[in-house]
Amino acid sequence: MTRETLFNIWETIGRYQKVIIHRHVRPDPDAVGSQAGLKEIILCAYPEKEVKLAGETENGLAFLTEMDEVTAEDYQGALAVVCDTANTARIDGEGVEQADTVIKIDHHPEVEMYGDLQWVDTEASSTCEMVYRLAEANGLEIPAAAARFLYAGIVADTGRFRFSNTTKSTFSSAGSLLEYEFDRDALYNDLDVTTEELLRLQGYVLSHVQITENGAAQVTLTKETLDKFKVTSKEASAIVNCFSNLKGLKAWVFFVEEDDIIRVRMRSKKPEIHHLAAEHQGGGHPMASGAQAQNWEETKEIFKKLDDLCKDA
Ligand SMILES: [Mn+2]
Repeated sequence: MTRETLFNIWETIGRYQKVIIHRHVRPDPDAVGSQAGLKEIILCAYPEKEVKLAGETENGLAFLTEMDEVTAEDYQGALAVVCDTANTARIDGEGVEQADTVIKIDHHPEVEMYGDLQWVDTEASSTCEMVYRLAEANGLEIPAAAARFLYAGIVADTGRFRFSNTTKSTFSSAGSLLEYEFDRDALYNDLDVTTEELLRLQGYVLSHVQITENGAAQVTLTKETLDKFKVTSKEASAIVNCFSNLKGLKAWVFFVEEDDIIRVRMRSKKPEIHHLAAEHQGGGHPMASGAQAQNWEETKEIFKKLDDLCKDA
C-alpha cells in the first residue's frame, strides 16, 4: 500500500512541469527541511522543471533556505505538494486550492483529509524522514543540499534522536543521509544558536516556572514580560524544553500572550496531550501540541486539565 503510494507520488510529480511546495505556518526545521529537500530532489531528477517554495521566509530558519516568490499564476496547471501540515488552515501561503493536483505528505495525526493524493504516516519521526523514504523507494539521487535539509528536520523533530518517535527507520534514514557531503557541525550550531535576549528570558522562565505535586508545570509569559526581554512569542518557542530534565516532571505548558490570543505550547513525557490541545483550538502530537486560549481564565482551565492528566499518568 505504502510502496504504491510512494510510486504514485513520484509518478504524479513527474507529470507536472510546475511544482509548488508548501508547509505549515510558523515553520520548524522539519517543515522547511522537507519542503526544501523535496525541491532539490525533484530538480536533481528533472532540472527543467519549475519548482518553488511557498510561504513566508522564517528568519530563524533562513540558514536552511529562503522561500521563493510565488504568484497566483504559478498555480495554473501546477502540482502543489504540502509537507508536514495536518490541516488546510495551517498551510502557509495562498493558492493551493488553485493547483491542478494537490499531494499531502505528513506525519501528524490526521486532522483533515485534503489533497488528491495523501501519504500520512504517524509512525514517521518527521516529514523529512518520509521524504527520504520517498526518494529511496523510487531509487532517486539525493543531492547533498537535500541531504542537509532532510537531516536537519529529522534531528530537530526527534530532539537529536532522543524522543520516542525515533525508530530504526529514523536511524537508518539519517545514517544514509550522512553519506552525503554537508557540514554537520555547522548545521548543529545553526540549529542550536541562541541570542542573549533568549538566554535572559530562559533565566526568567527557570526561576518562575510553577510545578504541581502531580508533575505538571506551567510558565506564563505576558506581553509585558516578552517586551521587557525583547523576545517575540515565536522566538520564545525555542526554550519550551528548557526544564524538561526536571526530576518528576510529567507534562508542562507555556502560556504566551500574543496580540489577540494566548498561545498555548504543551509538552509531555507521560500523558498524551493532543486531545487536550484539540479541545482548545489546537492539535499536534501526543507528546507535543499547541493550542490557543482566549483569556487567562481559559489558561487556568487548561492547566487544571493538564494537572489531572498528570495525576492519572
Ligand atoms: Mn514535523
